[in-house]
Amino acid sequence: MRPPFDPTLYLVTDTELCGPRPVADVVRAAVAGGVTAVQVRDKNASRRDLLALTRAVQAAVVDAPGVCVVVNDAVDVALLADADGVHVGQDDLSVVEVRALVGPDRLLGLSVSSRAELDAALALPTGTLDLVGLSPVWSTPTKPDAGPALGLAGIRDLAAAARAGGLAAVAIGGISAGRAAEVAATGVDGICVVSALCTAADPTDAARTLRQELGRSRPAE
Ligand code: TZP
Ligand code: MG
Repeated sequence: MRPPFDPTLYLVTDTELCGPRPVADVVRAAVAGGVTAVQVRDKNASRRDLLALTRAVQAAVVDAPGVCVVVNDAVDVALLADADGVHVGQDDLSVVEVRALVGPDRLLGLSVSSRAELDAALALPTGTLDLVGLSPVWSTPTKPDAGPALGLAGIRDLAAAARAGGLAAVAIGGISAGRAAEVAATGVDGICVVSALCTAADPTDAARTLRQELGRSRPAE
């Protein structure tokens, strides 16, 4: 059984963007403001450092039992840390292989940037994937190579198809507090943010504001 997963406000960490602050401190503060899930992402860290970072993040959310911790890319780190899940991209190990490695009790997410990638995800055996991350909504300096922007209409179409196929869908890329409500209104299950929280002077306040904005949105009929 997978752990219960609430992707409403999904923080993806960026060690550099957290500046001098320990990532785990930023996570703790953001969770206090209403972050519901955390993905540990650090493309520059060694496996050893990523494992330490994951454990620090897990310790930071220990008093928020509903908050899942997911590791980006590194299946070995996710297993060693006993993380709640793994998130991989199109160029990582195939999700069928990742599912075989992590077993049935962990969450598995996949980044999707086009209808063709989503169709391939929907064609996977049932139970392989839990979630797709639709990206980028808008172009973003946080990930300059993220590919063409899908825009709100693109996210709406992909989210509807993902959900019809039994997958949760989150959107990522360029989402700020001022744009959170319109993204949520596309019908996604949640939004992912990096810079909106990692660069915030007060991540608790920033997370609270994002949650308020999400509360304002109503998915379109
Ligand atoms: N994947 C697609 S866009 C992106 C990732 C990790 C970065 C999103 O960062 P930000 O700062 O929320 O735009
Ligand atoms: Mg990857």
